[in-house]
Amino acid sequence: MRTTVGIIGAGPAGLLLARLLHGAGIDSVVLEARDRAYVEHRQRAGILEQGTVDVLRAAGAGARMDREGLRHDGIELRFGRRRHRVDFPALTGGRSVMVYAQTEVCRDLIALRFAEGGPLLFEAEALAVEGADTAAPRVRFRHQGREDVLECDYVAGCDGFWGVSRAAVPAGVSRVFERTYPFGWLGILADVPPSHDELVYARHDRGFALLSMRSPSVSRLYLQVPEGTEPEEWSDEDVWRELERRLGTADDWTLRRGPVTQKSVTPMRSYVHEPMRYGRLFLAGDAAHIVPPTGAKGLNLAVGDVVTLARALAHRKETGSDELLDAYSATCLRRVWQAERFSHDMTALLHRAPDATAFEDRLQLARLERITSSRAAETDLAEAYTGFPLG
Ligand code: RFL
Ligand code: PHB
Repeated sequence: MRTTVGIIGAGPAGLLLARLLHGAGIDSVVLEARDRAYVEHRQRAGILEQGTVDVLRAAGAGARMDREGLRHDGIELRFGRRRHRVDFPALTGGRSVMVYAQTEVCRDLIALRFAEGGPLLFEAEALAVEGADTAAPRVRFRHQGREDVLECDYVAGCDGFWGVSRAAVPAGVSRVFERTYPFGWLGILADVPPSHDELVYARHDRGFALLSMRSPSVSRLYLQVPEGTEPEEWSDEDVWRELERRLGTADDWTLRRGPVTQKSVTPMRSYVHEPMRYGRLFLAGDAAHIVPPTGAKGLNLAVGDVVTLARALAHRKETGSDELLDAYSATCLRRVWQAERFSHDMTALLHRAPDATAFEDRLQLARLERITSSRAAETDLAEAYTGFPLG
């Protein structure tokens, strides 16, 4: 099998890259290890930055998002049983975000890929990227019980944090920057209308809580839990009671309960692999970097990477110049590090470390007081949350 760009992974990064390349007249083959149902049902991100929304629309993938997505003009911060709304458009000159689940973005992009007739192979697991530093890189993969080789001009490693592409970068070239956190998020999906019309981020002495949503009738809620917690350790009743405690306010706000349809635990990590390119292999999305979910940045970073890569490949096709491909890693990393900083700061602002001292608790509250009383501090949060410019 032969193609111009071999794309490993059909998450948001790989699927959107395939769509953008199709628009630029560049052919690609997408290899995805899992089956279609798995990819379309994996519960993940929920918040799209303004820039991501614009990119999906321009790629012709925005029709259902515009019908079903929920535009949000702010978030609420809760601490000390008080509530404070951060008004995005007022602070950022009109920017907002969209609540539209990653599963829906993937479903839309998969449907488009099949409609355009482009190759997308499910249950096709890449085993290794070979010859990344040559003019003829190859992806070895297994599909329907047989091993095969995809020969390409370029390889896009869009295979997430646990993929194989990153391993093709020699140890002497790679530099890894990493932090793990001593807690994770227990997330539930519940068939009940959200108890607030915007997302609520709560800091509490017992730990962080987040109220989010998937639609006007489905709530998505998270609790900070100790690292290594198993979902089975928490009954539904325990989860609701703890959410009530951490999200509780001094006024008459109440949390609506409903049937829990899904429960899982996500570990938290910050990770950056530099450089994001080795020869003709380009890493994009979670394959190159991970952020803790507190800033809602992971999916949006993946979108930024593939927009930059698609533009560079189109430039190469039109002009023969490698200039933008050579700049790919540095261009992406500027935005990646801003998102790393913001996601780390939001995590530190709102979570309670198991060994937190009374002094650190007071500092956290002082930071929150600062954000809720200084327009400059609040604007900094609003600008970062609604998104840094692409490329
Ligand atoms: P993905 O989505 O992990 O996709 C990688 C794909 O590659 C496949 N794969 C392989 N295919 C072939 N051969 C191999 N050897 C392969 N190895 C792996 C995998 O099966 C998969 O289909 O990476 P991508 O495309 O880079 O997208 C990144 C995003 O998924 C991720 O950053 C976000 O989900 C992070 N995230 C959030 N991001 C946001 O922007 N806003 C949010 O609100 C948000 N909330 C979240 C999140 C992530 C969470 N979890 C579960 C980590 C909330 C949570 C709880
Ligand atoms: C979600 O809805 O899954 C979600 C929203 C905001 C975050 C993280 C996850 O910061």
